[in-house]
Amino acid sequence: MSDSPIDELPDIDALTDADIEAGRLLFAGECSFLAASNSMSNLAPMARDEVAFAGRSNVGKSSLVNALTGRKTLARTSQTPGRTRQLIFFNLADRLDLVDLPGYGYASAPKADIEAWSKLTRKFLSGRQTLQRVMLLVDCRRGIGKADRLIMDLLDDAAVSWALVLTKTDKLKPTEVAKTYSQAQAEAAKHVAAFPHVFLTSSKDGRGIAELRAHLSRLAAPAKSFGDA
Ligand SMILES: Nc1nc2c(ncn2[C@@H]2O[C@H](COP(=O)(O)OP(=O)(O)O)[C@@H](O)[C@H]2O)c(=O)[nH]1
Ligand SMILES: [Mg+2]
Repeated sequence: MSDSPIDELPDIDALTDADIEAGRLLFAGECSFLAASNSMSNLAPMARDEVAFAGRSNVGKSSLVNALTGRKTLARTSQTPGRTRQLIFFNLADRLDLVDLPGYGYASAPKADIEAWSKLTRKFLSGRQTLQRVMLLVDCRRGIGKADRLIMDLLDDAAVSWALVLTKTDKLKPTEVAKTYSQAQAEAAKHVAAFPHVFLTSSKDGRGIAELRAHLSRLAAPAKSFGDA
Protein backbone atom coordinates (compact mmCIF):
# COMPACT_ATOMS: atom_id res chain seq x y z
CA MET A 1 0.00 0.00 0.00
CA SER A 2 1.25 3.47 -0.80
CA ASP A 3 0.71 6.44 1.50
CA SER A 4 -1.66 7.96 -0.99
CA PRO A 5 -4.51 5.61 -1.97
CA ILE A 6 -5.44 8.03 -4.76
CA ASP A 7 -2.26 7.17 -6.65
CA GLU A 8 -3.45 3.60 -6.77
CA LEU A 9 -6.75 4.36 -8.46
CA PRO A 10 -7.06 2.96 -11.97
CA ASP A 11 -6.65 5.17 -15.02
CA ILE A 12 -9.62 5.66 -17.30
CA ASP A 13 -8.98 2.83 -19.77
CA ALA A 14 -5.35 3.91 -19.57
CA LEU A 15 -5.63 7.27 -21.27
CA THR A 16 -2.73 8.02 -23.57
CA ASP A 17 -0.97 11.35 -24.08
CA ALA A 18 -2.77 11.52 -27.42
CA ASP A 19 -6.15 11.23 -25.65
CA ILE A 20 -5.20 14.02 -23.23
CA GLU A 21 -4.07 16.17 -26.14
CA ALA A 22 -7.32 15.48 -28.03
CA GLY A 23 -9.25 16.61 -24.96
CA ARG A 24 -7.13 19.70 -24.55
CA LEU A 25 -7.61 20.65 -28.19
CA LEU A 26 -11.37 20.18 -28.08
CA PHE A 27 -11.80 22.29 -24.96
CA ALA A 28 -9.37 24.94 -26.22
CA GLY A 29 -11.86 25.51 -29.03
CA GLU A 30 -14.47 28.21 -29.16
CA CYS A 31 -17.26 27.70 -26.66
CA SER A 32 -20.39 29.73 -27.10
CA PHE A 33 -23.71 30.09 -25.35
CA LEU A 34 -26.57 28.57 -27.35
CA ALA A 35 -29.74 28.74 -25.28
CA ALA A 36 -31.26 28.89 -21.80
CA SER A 37 -34.39 26.75 -21.85
CA ASN A 38 -37.27 26.53 -19.43
CA SER A 39 -39.63 24.57 -21.65
CA MET A 40 -39.55 21.93 -24.37
CA SER A 41 -40.41 24.64 -26.89
CA ASN A 42 -37.18 26.57 -26.43
CA LEU A 43 -34.55 23.83 -26.19
CA ALA A 44 -31.47 24.22 -28.35
CA PRO A 45 -31.88 22.33 -31.63
CA MET A 46 -30.44 18.80 -31.75
CA ALA A 47 -27.59 19.91 -33.98
CA ARG A 48 -24.68 17.98 -32.45
CA ASP A 49 -23.94 15.25 -29.95
CA GLU A 50 -24.44 16.42 -26.38
CA VAL A 51 -23.15 15.79 -22.88
CA ALA A 52 -25.24 16.99 -19.94
CA PHE A 53 -24.15 17.78 -16.38
CA ALA A 54 -26.56 16.88 -13.60
CA GLY A 55 -26.39 16.94 -9.82
CA ARG A 56 -27.64 18.54 -6.65
CA SER A 57 -27.70 22.29 -6.43
CA ASN A 58 -24.30 23.56 -5.39
CA VAL A 59 -22.50 20.33 -6.31
CA GLY A 60 -20.30 22.28 -8.71
CA LYS A 61 -21.90 21.78 -12.15
CA SER A 62 -21.34 25.29 -13.41
CA SER A 63 -17.85 25.38 -11.91
CA LEU A 64 -16.99 22.13 -13.70
CA VAL A 65 -18.24 23.43 -17.06
CA ASN A 66 -16.11 26.53 -16.49
CA ALA A 67 -13.06 24.48 -15.48
CA LEU A 68 -13.41 22.19 -18.50
CA THR A 69 -13.70 25.07 -20.92
CA GLY A 70 -11.09 27.15 -19.09
CA ARG A 71 -13.50 30.06 -18.83
CA LYS A 72 -14.25 31.51 -15.45
CA THR A 73 -17.63 32.98 -16.23
CA LEU A 74 -19.14 30.91 -19.02
CA ALA A 75 -21.61 29.11 -16.77
CA ARG A 76 -22.80 31.23 -13.90
CA THR A 77 -21.75 29.78 -10.56
CA SER A 78 -23.62 30.68 -7.45
CA GLN A 79 -23.43 30.48 -3.69
CA THR A 80 -27.21 30.36 -3.63
CA PRO A 81 -28.49 26.84 -4.23
CA GLY A 82 -31.20 26.38 -6.81
CA ARG A 83 -30.67 29.44 -8.89
CA THR A 84 -30.29 27.66 -12.18
CA ARG A 85 -33.75 26.39 -13.07
CA GLN A 86 -33.04 26.31 -16.75
CA LEU A 87 -31.19 24.03 -19.12
CA ILE A 88 -28.21 25.98 -20.37
CA PHE A 89 -26.71 24.89 -23.71
CA PHE A 90 -23.20 25.63 -24.94
CA ASN A 91 -21.66 24.80 -28.30
CA LEU A 92 -18.08 23.60 -28.03
CA ALA A 93 -16.07 24.04 -31.23
CA ASP A 94 -19.05 22.90 -33.33
CA ARG A 95 -18.14 19.38 -32.19
CA LEU A 96 -20.07 18.84 -28.97
CA ASP A 97 -22.82 20.61 -27.03
CA LEU A 98 -22.62 20.90 -23.25
CA VAL A 99 -25.82 21.12 -21.21
CA ASP A 100 -25.85 22.49 -17.66
CA LEU A 101 -29.01 20.91 -16.18
CA PRO A 102 -31.05 22.41 -13.34
CA GLY A 103 -29.91 21.37 -9.88
CA TYR A 104 -32.06 19.32 -7.52
CA GLY A 105 -32.00 18.40 -3.87
CA TYR A 106 -32.44 21.70 -2.09
CA ALA A 107 -36.01 21.00 -1.00
CA SER A 108 -36.52 18.95 2.15
CA ALA A 109 -38.60 16.26 0.44
CA PRO A 110 -36.40 14.58 -2.17
CA LYS A 111 -39.27 12.88 -3.94
CA ALA A 112 -41.37 15.99 -4.51
CA ASP A 113 -38.25 17.87 -5.45
CA ILE A 114 -37.20 15.35 -8.06
CA GLU A 115 -40.72 15.33 -9.48
CA ALA A 116 -40.57 19.08 -9.97
CA TRP A 117 -37.05 18.84 -11.37
CA SER A 118 -37.94 16.06 -13.68
CA LYS A 119 -40.97 17.57 -15.39
CA LEU A 120 -38.85 19.32 -17.97
CA THR A 121 -35.57 17.51 -17.43
CA ARG A 122 -37.15 14.05 -17.63
CA LYS A 123 -38.78 14.95 -20.93
CA PHE A 124 -35.45 16.26 -22.13
CA LEU A 125 -33.57 13.15 -21.04
CA SER A 126 -35.96 10.66 -22.57
CA GLY A 127 -36.47 12.34 -25.91
CA ARG A 128 -33.05 13.62 -26.77
CA GLN A 129 -31.45 11.50 -29.50
CA THR A 130 -28.31 13.64 -29.53
CA LEU A 131 -27.63 13.13 -25.81
CA GLN A 132 -24.59 10.84 -25.56
CA ARG A 133 -23.98 10.90 -21.82
CA VAL A 134 -25.06 12.49 -18.56
CA MET A 135 -22.28 13.28 -16.13
CA LEU A 136 -23.87 12.91 -12.70
CA LEU A 137 -21.98 15.03 -10.20
CA VAL A 138 -21.77 14.12 -6.52
CA ASP A 139 -20.00 16.19 -3.88
CA CYS A 140 -17.29 13.88 -2.54
CA ARG A 141 -17.95 15.18 1.00
CA ARG A 142 -21.61 14.14 0.89
CA GLY A 143 -21.37 10.96 -1.14
CA ILE A 144 -24.36 9.58 -3.04
CA GLY A 145 -27.66 10.59 -1.45
CA LYS A 146 -31.33 9.75 -1.79
CA ALA A 147 -31.99 12.36 -4.46
CA ASP A 148 -28.98 11.16 -6.49
CA ARG A 149 -30.32 7.61 -6.38
CA LEU A 150 -33.67 8.77 -7.75
CA ILE A 151 -31.84 10.47 -10.62
CA MET A 152 -29.81 7.32 -11.30
CA ASP A 153 -33.06 5.36 -11.59
CA LEU A 154 -34.53 8.01 -13.81
CA LEU A 155 -31.49 7.87 -16.10
CA ASP A 156 -31.62 4.07 -16.19
CA ASP A 157 -35.31 4.28 -17.14
CA ALA A 158 -34.60 6.83 -19.85
CA ALA A 159 -31.84 4.51 -21.13
CA VAL A 160 -29.34 7.35 -21.09
CA SER A 161 -25.71 6.43 -20.53
CA TRP A 162 -24.41 8.19 -17.43
CA ALA A 163 -21.22 8.47 -15.42
CA LEU A 164 -20.48 9.57 -11.87
CA VAL A 165 -18.19 12.50 -11.18
CA LEU A 166 -17.07 13.18 -7.62
CA THR A 167 -16.52 16.92 -7.24
CA LYS A 168 -14.61 19.14 -4.79
CA THR A 169 -11.92 16.54 -4.11
CA ASP A 170 -9.69 19.40 -2.91
CA LYS A 171 -11.88 19.60 0.17
CA LEU A 172 -11.05 16.11 1.47
CA LYS A 173 -7.97 14.17 2.47
CA PRO A 174 -6.90 11.56 -0.12
CA THR A 175 -7.93 8.71 2.20
CA GLU A 176 -11.41 10.18 2.53
CA VAL A 177 -11.70 10.68 -1.24
CA ALA A 178 -10.65 7.08 -1.74
CA LYS A 179 -13.42 5.89 0.57
CA THR A 180 -16.14 7.85 -1.25
CA TYR A 181 -14.64 6.70 -4.54
CA SER A 182 -14.96 3.00 -3.65
CA GLN A 183 -18.52 3.48 -2.45
CA ALA A 184 -19.42 5.35 -5.65
CA GLN A 185 -17.85 2.68 -7.82
CA ALA A 186 -19.69 -0.10 -6.04
CA GLU A 187 -22.95 1.76 -6.44
CA ALA A 188 -22.40 2.60 -10.12
CA ALA A 189 -21.63 -1.07 -10.79
CA LYS A 190 -25.22 -1.93 -9.85
CA HIS A 191 -26.61 0.16 -12.71
CA VAL A 192 -26.70 -1.07 -16.29
CA ALA A 193 -26.67 2.41 -17.81
CA ALA A 194 -23.71 3.58 -15.71
CA PHE A 195 -20.29 4.07 -17.25
CA PRO A 196 -17.89 1.94 -15.19
CA HIS A 197 -15.38 4.67 -14.43
CA VAL A 198 -15.98 7.16 -11.61
CA PHE A 199 -14.29 10.51 -12.25
CA LEU A 200 -12.57 12.49 -9.50
CA THR A 201 -12.39 16.23 -10.05
CA SER A 202 -11.63 19.55 -8.49
CA SER A 203 -12.58 22.71 -10.31
CA LYS A 204 -10.43 24.55 -7.80
CA ASP A 205 -7.06 22.81 -8.22
CA GLY A 206 -7.77 21.31 -11.65
CA ARG A 207 -7.56 17.69 -10.60
CA GLY A 208 -9.10 15.28 -13.09
CA ILE A 209 -10.04 18.03 -15.54
CA ALA A 210 -7.62 16.96 -18.29
CA GLU A 211 -8.82 13.35 -17.95
CA LEU A 212 -12.45 14.35 -18.13
CA ARG A 213 -11.74 16.48 -21.21
CA ALA A 214 -10.04 13.48 -22.82
CA HIS A 215 -13.01 11.27 -21.99
CA LEU A 216 -15.53 13.75 -23.37
CA SER A 217 -13.52 14.28 -26.54
CA ARG A 218 -14.22 10.66 -27.39
CA LEU A 219 -17.90 11.59 -27.61
CA ALA A 220 -17.33 14.65 -29.81
CA ALA A 221 -17.47 14.86 -33.57
CA PRO A 222 -14.04 14.72 -35.21
CA ALA A 223 -12.23 18.03 -35.64
CA LYS A 224 -12.62 19.49 -39.10
CA SER A 225 -9.34 19.35 -40.91
CA PHE A 226 -8.06 22.46 -42.64
CA GLY A 227 -8.80 21.08 -46.10
CA ASP A 228 -12.55 20.69 -45.39
CA ALA A 229 -14.91 23.05 -47.10
N1 LIG B 1 -13.36 23.94 -3.12
C1 LIG B 1 -14.11 23.78 -4.21
N2 LIG B 1 -15.25 24.49 -4.36
C2 LIG B 1 -16.01 24.29 -5.45
C3 LIG B 1 -15.64 23.35 -6.45
N3 LIG B 1 -16.59 23.35 -7.42
C4 LIG B 1 -17.51 24.28 -7.03
N4 LIG B 1 -17.18 24.84 -5.85
C5 LIG B 1 -17.96 25.87 -5.12
O1 LIG B 1 -19.25 25.36 -4.81
C6 LIG B 1 -20.25 26.36 -4.98
C7 LIG B 1 -21.32 25.91 -5.98
O2 LIG B 1 -20.73 25.77 -7.25
P1 LIG B 1 -21.61 25.84 -8.59
O3 LIG B 1 -20.67 25.52 -9.70
O4 LIG B 1 -22.35 27.11 -8.68
O5 LIG B 1 -22.63 24.64 -8.34
P2 LIG B 1 -23.94 24.25 -9.19
O6 LIG B 1 -25.11 24.76 -8.41
O7 LIG B 1 -23.92 22.75 -9.21
O8 LIG B 1 -23.82 24.84 -10.55
C8 LIG B 1 -19.51 27.63 -5.41
O9 LIG B 1 -19.27 28.40 -4.27
C9 LIG B 1 -18.21 27.09 -5.99
O10 LIG B 1 -17.16 28.02 -5.89
C10 LIG B 1 -14.41 22.60 -6.26
O11 LIG B 1 -14.00 21.75 -7.06
N5 LIG B 1 -13.71 22.86 -5.13
MG1 LIG C 1 -25.08 26.07 -11.64
